[in-house]
Amino acid sequence: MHMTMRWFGPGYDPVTLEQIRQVPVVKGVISTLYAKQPGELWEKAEIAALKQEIEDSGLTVAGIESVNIHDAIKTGAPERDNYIETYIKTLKHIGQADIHLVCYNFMPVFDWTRTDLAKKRADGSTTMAYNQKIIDTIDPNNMQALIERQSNGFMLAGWEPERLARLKELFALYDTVNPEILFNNLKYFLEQIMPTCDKYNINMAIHPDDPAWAIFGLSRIVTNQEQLLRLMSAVDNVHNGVTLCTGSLGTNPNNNIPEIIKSLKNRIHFAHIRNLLHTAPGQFEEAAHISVDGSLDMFAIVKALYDNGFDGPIRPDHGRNIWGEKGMPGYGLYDRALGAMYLYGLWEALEKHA
Ligand code: CS2
Ligand code: MN
Repeated sequence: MHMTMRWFGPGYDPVTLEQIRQVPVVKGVISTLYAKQPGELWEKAEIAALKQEIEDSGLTVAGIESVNIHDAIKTGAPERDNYIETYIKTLKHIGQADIHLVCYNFMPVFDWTRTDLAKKRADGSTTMAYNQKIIDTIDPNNMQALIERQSNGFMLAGWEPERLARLKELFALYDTVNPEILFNNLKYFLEQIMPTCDKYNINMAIHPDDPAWAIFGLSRIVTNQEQLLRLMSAVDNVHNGVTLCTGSLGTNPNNNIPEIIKSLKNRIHFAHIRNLLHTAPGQFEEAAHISVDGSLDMFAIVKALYDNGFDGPIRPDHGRNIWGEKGMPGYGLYDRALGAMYLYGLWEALEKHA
């Protein structure tokens, strides 16, 4: 295991590499070319520049999150092969830069979804929260306004204004894409990219859908153990793997995360670890990482990864905004640094106790 933090890159992330460098045990960052639109080629020089900046600060690039997937690939449109070809070129450039982990998701239209980005908690911190009742009554076209209003002025990953301006068009594209079609499109994509992943030893790590159920009538196919295992065996190559995101899978209290970890064996390439507090059916808020603050047993989760022999990067996923920080929702410095310390502490105890 190596501890990392997410860094959105120069000009986008208010947290600096110098700050991240001072979080004990964090030696690497997970980063991206944040301005890239899905379907755009990542040039070698752009990847090299990002890598250089990170390495100049004394950190390493532990992986890319995300190289986003164009809708033509997700919907299986006739032009998908061109976009897959571009994706393959991007992977090649990433591999040639000696980067071997790529996180991505296959969610239609919306990436992660929350109804409140700054819910005040009893201790005065703010956190992101979700209430299915709001989603059931809101027009999806109003989601953009809801997110923008609460984003502290930052562009949030997955909620790029360019995409959200085209919501009607996007919904129409997915109109006939039922879960089976979506699954087959994912399988097709993975089959095409696997030879390149084999050649450059790139671990693809799919991020689960968040929340872990269908919203706005859109198909979702990465929400539980059964779906994850089905995907692993459909393209049975170790480079087809998973980002184990506890905060996404954990939205559904029926998901037994330690059990999921155990069943995925060596196919977990990346772990996002955060805690959640279930407040009512279909409602939750993001808690501090520590077990007592939420509904997930963080020790059991970290132990399951440890017992699996997990040796990839972990990052504390979303954190609260605390100590007056006006951070990007979910990605402030302080609470994620506390999370990294706590998670590392659990790991150290497991190692020394073994
Ligand atoms: C998110 C996502 O929970 C998370 O990790 O903030 O935006 C995530 O990065 C993407 O879904 C991965 O492709
Ligand atoms: Mn995550």
